[in-house]
Amino acid sequence: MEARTARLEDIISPFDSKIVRKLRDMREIFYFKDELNNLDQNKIVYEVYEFKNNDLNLSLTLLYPGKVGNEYFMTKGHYHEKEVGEIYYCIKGRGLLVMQSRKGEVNYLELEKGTIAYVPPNYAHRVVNISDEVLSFLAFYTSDAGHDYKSIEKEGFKVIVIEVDGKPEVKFI
Ligand code: PAN
Ligand code: ZN
Repeated sequence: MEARTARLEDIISPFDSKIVRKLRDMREIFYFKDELNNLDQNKIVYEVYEFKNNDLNLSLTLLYPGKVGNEYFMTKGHYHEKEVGEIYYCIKGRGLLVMQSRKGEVNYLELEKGTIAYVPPNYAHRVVNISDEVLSFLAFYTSDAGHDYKSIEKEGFKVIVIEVDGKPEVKFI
């Protein structure tokens, strides 16, 4: 087993994998489809850098500011395949961490610089950027957690986070 370090400056260095999600990758995710079609599909919504180790992974997400219609940019959201939770740590920006249990219970927490948040097992989780700067956060999770995007895509999150009169609102749909 290898013991090693990485540093967090603008991004994790070194990182083992990088994911870039553009608007074109999130067509099923955003609520306002017509508005989505009118935007540049190559616009980057977020980037994820992972530092992967034997049993524990760390990721850095840079979630850019933006909106589709009046819905804020957000991550896709997923359940873990295994019954494991996760810790989030917000480095900068302002966001909402939206969680939804398999029974459909919705919960959300505010993220700002320094917030540490726990995501329990069996809760789908997604982060929404409610500011006009980059929201960056770390996630700590077991390497075998697995990401199940399909289930929550099928069920759908019961809420959207939209801007109303310049302020974020969580609306049941
Ligand atoms: C995070 C997320 C990351 C991107 O590392 O994977 O913020 O969000 P999506 O995976 O929903 O696209 C995490 O929760 N890992 O388990
Ligand atoms: Zn996760």
